[in-house]
Amino acid sequence: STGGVWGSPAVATVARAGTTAVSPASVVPAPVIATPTGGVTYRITATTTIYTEPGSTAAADIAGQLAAIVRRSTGYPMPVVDAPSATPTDGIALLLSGAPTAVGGEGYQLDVTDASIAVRANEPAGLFAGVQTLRQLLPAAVESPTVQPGPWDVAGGRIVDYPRFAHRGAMLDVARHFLPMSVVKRYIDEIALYKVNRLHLHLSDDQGWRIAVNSWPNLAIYGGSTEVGGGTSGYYTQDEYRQIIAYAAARYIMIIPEIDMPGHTNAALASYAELNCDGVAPKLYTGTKVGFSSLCVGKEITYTFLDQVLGEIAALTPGPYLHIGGDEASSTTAADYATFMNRAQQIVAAHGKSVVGWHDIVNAPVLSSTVAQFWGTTTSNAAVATAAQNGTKVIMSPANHVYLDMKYNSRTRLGLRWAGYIDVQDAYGWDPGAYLAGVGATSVLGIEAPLWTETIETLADVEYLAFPRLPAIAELGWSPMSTHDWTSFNQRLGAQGPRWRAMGINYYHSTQVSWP
Ligand code: TNX
Repeated sequence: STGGVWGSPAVATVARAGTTAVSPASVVPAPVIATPTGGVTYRITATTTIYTEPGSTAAADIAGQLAAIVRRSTGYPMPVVDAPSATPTDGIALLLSGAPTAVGGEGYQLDVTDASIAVRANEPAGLFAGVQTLRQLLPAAVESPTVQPGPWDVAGGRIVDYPRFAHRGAMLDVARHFLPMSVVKRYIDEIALYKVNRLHLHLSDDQGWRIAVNSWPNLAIYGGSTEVGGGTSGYYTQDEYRQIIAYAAARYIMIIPEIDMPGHTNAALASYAELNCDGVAPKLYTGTKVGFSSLCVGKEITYTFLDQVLGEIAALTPGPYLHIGGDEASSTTAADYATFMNRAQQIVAAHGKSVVGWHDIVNAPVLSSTVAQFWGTTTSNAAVATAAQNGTKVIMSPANHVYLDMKYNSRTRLGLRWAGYIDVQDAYGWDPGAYLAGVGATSVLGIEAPLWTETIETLADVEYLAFPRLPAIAELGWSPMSTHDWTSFNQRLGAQGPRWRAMGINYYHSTQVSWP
């Protein structure tokens, strides 16, 4: 099926589990512009070379990641070498020249002729995004861990593509159930394919503290020793946290660490008696209630604790954000909450970072740099709208559309249902830039899909709730609303199924999706 239907909903052919050429209309998120060249196909063969921008270690690294995927499934050598010219006449070229300025830092232009494939970007992040598109233009079997027969054809044409929003996030709650590094890395691989560029790690909660802090060692050693349901658990050493950051950075994903406060702090309060107003440490907690714990707002040691803990995490984190939670602080008075959040924001600023907080934070005075993450279930919230009108940027995580821990329906074994059931159409069918009253697209930094883990324990659990909804939400973050169309999306999403099977992803077979 050469010269396929680029971006058209009229998809005649989609990839079966095998190796037939993929229709380019199967790309998720939908590209901004996709123009086919009828009758033209590029074929990857045993002699295909990947050429990269001369002297760019970033381009060489991205090419290395592409080569590793293609080598496994094709068995071809796929050498990576510096490009001899900026106008490739053969092979696959990853170039940091010749891209339209309009695609910005994260966009790219991808050209497929019968002789060559060229991905052009202004920045390495754009090259990486273009490579994710190229992976999806190849037959699904390219994602297979073992050698497959081929052929390895890509239909001809041009894609010009760039993101709608800066923040395209996913969140993992590693506090309720600890998730080992291997699971976090695998999830990073999976979300990167859909051009998600931020991973928010919920590193502390009532049930566990998941990052080593040298100045307060019991947080991890004692506070990280258990989880929901009891049993042994764990935490990341600072070196492991650095490894997660490096792994994410190689996939152009920024890590946003969250230390939730002043509520959701039982694990910390249990680890250090002096953090409690009454000086008595509570027991470790392994249940799933929320809203019962609070740091002691009136004690000065609380702010020493914040300064030292947030200082260490700021020093470990290259990204500009520290998330300080602020949700469900129902054991803290409104006045105490405002006092606390005011000082917490100053402390974060003193460590050179900007605050992200759950949208409850707008009930306190906010710094102009503070970002509010909306997690409500209604389309109007007066306090968030007022903050937005005063310049606060908002990350959209409406719980009834993007909470990946909500069940698909009443028969879903995993997950919760407090925000309702969320099948694929609920995840896809809204506009982040025109959803919350008084919070227009210019106030929206982006979108994020949280996965809370009260009921989640394994990679298979994570994958089952994230797929296929995470790609739907990723498309809302990347693609212009002009591409928004359920019929088209349904076809493109369904075409991911064979890809997920090749990758071994444990996805939910939603009856709303037209799987091939
Ligand atoms: C609400 S959303 C919470 C979390 C829970 C989640 C479960 C938010 C900011 N807080 O503490 O894990 O619901 O869906």
